[in-house]
Amino acid sequence: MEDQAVARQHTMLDEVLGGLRKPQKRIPSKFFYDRRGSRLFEEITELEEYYLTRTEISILETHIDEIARAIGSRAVLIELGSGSSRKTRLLLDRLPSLVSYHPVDISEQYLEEVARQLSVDYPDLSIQPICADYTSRFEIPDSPSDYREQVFFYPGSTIGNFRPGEAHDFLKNVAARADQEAALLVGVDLKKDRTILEAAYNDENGVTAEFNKNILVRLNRELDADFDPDKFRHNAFYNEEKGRIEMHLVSKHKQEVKIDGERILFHEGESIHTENSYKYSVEEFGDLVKDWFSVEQVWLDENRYFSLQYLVKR
Ligand code: AVI
Repeated sequence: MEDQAVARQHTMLDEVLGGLRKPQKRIPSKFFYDRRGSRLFEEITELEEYYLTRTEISILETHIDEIARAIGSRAVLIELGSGSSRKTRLLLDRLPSLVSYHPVDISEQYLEEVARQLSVDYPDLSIQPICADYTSRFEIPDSPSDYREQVFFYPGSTIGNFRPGEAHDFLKNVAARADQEAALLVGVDLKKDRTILEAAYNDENGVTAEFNKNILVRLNRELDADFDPDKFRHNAFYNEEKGRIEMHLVSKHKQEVKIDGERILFHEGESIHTENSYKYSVEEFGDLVKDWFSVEQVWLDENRYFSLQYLVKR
């Protein structure tokens, strides 16, 4: 294994063991996204119960003219955690004067594949992928001198997977990395009836449960752990006080698991907290961003389930 891969594995082991030694055991949700986890997440986005993706796409489609106007001409578009860049295509179709598009993603192979396909479909656009963890530092290549503004694109309500304090720091970093004049187009899932929220994370076909348990399969493979995923059950619920969906894996029995030689004990009913997905009101989100950005425009769907917001750097 290359040095870098070994170093990454060590950090993952440290982070996972650190989390599992806590009184409320936890595993960082970023570890969901191995190859199978990413595929399962794509499947989630197609589920009837998971309204987020299709609602965000419908907002983009309905308001594309206004969104394109807000972005304006000769922008540099930088997508944070670009994945398949599926939603971006809607923007690219409407932004013929875009100076360049920079998808930022940690998965190098996928990033290259997507960028290759995009350059076939948008032959006149300069596409410069950036392979990086967008939550840490990354460099944006110099743009030609004739660009007007940087626009960051962060769809999917992925910002909801940060705790509010972390989201605040993340926004601070984006603002610090951005030019003096820059904007952020961000997708934010909104507070709503608990039944709708809980159904979105407890689909009937059990895809979200598989996605949740897949994190254990990954630890078995990559960290020499011996979890039996069948001995855990998926639990997702809305914590109204904290304004977030919490996902947990609950131990069905008293059991012991080994990770890299270390024993971790579970009582019956004890859980590992695997993810938070914060839901905001439009006002709460405005409050969260206000140190770094001002909210210029907010687009909603007719049910007011989801929002796409255009923030301008202060
Ligand atoms: C990626 N992120 C916005 C998803 C969410 O809704 O928080 C991840 C997810 N977890 C369970 N289902 C989807």
